[in-house]
Amino acid sequence: GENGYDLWLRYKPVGNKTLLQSYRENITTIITSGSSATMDIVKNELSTGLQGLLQTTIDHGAAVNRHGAIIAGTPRSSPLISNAGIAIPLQQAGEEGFVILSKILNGKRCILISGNTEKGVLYGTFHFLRLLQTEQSIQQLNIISAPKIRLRMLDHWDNPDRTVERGYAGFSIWNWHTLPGYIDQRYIDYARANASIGINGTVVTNVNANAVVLTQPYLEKVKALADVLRPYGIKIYLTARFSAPMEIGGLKTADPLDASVQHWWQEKIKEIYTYVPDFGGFLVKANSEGQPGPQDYKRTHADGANMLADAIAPFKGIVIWRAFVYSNENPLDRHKQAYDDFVPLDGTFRPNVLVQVKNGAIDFMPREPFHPLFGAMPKTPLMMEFQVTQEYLGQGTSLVFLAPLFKETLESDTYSKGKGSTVAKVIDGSLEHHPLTGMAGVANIGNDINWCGHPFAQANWYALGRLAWDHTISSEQIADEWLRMTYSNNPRFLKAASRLMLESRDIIVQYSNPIGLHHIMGTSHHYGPAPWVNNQQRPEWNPVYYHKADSGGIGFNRTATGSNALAQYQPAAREQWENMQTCDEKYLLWFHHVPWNFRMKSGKSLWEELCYQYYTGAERAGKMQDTWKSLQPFVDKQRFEQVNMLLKIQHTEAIWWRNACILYFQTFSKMPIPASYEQPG
Ligand code: GCW
Repeated sequence: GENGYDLWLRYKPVGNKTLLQSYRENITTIITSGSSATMDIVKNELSTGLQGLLQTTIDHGAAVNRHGAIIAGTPRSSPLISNAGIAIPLQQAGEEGFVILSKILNGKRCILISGNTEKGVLYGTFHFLRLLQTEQSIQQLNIISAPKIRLRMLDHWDNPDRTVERGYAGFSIWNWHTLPGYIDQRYIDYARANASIGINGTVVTNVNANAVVLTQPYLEKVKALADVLRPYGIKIYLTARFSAPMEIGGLKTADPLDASVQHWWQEKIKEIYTYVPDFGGFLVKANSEGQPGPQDYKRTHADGANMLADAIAPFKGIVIWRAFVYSNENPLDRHKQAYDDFVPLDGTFRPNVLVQVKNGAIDFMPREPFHPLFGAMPKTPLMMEFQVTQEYLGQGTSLVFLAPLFKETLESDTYSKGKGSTVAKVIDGSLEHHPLTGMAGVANIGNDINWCGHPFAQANWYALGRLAWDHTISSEQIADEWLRMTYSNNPRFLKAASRLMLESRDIIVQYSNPIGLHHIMGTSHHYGPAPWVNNQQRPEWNPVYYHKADSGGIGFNRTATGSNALAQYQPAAREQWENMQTCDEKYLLWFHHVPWNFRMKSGKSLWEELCYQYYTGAERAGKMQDTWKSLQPFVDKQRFEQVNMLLKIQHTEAIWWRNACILYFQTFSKMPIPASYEQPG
């Protein structure tokens, strides 16, 4: 049956007969060159992919003697390629990119898949197969593609005991118990899926995990994983708990300026590289949510990051230092702390340090304005941290396609160097000419049979990879590609299913966090609504801290008369939000405390608009079920039923959000729910 394990790499027979015919004419032989683990993967992928798609065995050959040779290799290993006159396109492909070109060689029609490295060839191979999977023409191919971002990563929040923090797809796929002796086929399939979307790095441990992974028995396991990932072009990274020198090294301190601490890290790093010679580096969460860090010793984040960076630099490793910091010593507005802590450090980080910033200043909310750090640290490469796992977005039970959320942040204008200084340009390095660039997604992968729990959650993993490669790809294209490969190329299916995906993020914003509301979810587990909670040990963990509803109105005043978080944005960015009358309504309650009878652009009062949003959102969530039901003829039974059941749960949740929030906020507004809406039942 169809259980989703194959992800978007199903390679089902091409349904369109005319296209199938033309593919078969244009693909008759596979010619690969070079013998390496990566080229073996290329060869196998082409064989299995083409066999599945074209329903015929494609021969492997060495010479071009008929039409339809697919020639894959680097110019170094393949004379056919080095003599094909493609030096200029190859130059544009850079170190990791690829070219796919139609060429006449020996008087025969051929398709060249090439790159300057075998990794590039591998990426090109997956791209070529994707053309067939999505039923594109392969006549006159002239594709040159290079990634816009250098580090394209997944961050696993996987603990050594295999629980996954904010993971909703079972337990961790890393089975530390049976490593290094046992290599689960999943590791290989994981690597393959990532390579197919250009992901080239993975942090296999949680940022909250302890230091055990840095001990020798674990490093042997890490080595085994690294060996699996390497031929797929993926480097392994680990989280480094800042207090590791004390916990596993027996030192009395972890002070980054202490010589014994520095020495401990130097030795530890040397040891790691004996196991994993191409180890990528460390990801660090420090002085955040109770984690240890340099501030425990009155040192700065830069002191901490630079100490590790110096120790790892001889091995060409990098340090990714997270900017997700907030503490209760800063009770006024959590929104401001990362900026306050990090902006003064701009220019003081070593060249092999990236600062990794969440897309928004609070925490992966269904909708957030872009983080004010973007554009505010021109001398430091900032890496994007998106969340692929749906912590605040319905977790494992909701269909929410995240590409529109990612794109919304990437396309936001920071105005840091005038109009057009988008977040995308900050993180792809083009704005400030940083060579080191990165985008990470907190993974939604677990050991569920379909990897991600919700069948549609796979699309978010896919979207992260595609956007890290090229952030200009539209959400529409990503949804379309993914649906074609994962379900069907049928136009009727695609039309409705892509709309379902593209509207889904808007819908969850409407029924959970409309008009800029945020952080009003159930505390600790973050599932479902709980705007009333006010009993957490730390003020900034309480939903009431964020919505601030009272008899006068609702929302967080972040203007100059409030926390003034707005001052952290450039004037031109600030302008779109500063004035309550003109503020983009998506963010109205994010930045303003607004009276209940405030006139919205729709003509409704704020209270009516709030009701309207919650009711419309819940209603639209209900309609998602109808849409899916209409697609039954195009979907296999198992996946149809799964999504069907999940959409039903999602609708129930939407109603739960609506009723809980409206009835709670009504205790402040004291206004009636407009009669045109059904009463909460
Ligand atoms: O999103 C929040 C989560 C925590 C997480 C933290 C972080 C890994 O609720 O579970 O911890 O942020 O990003 O560090």
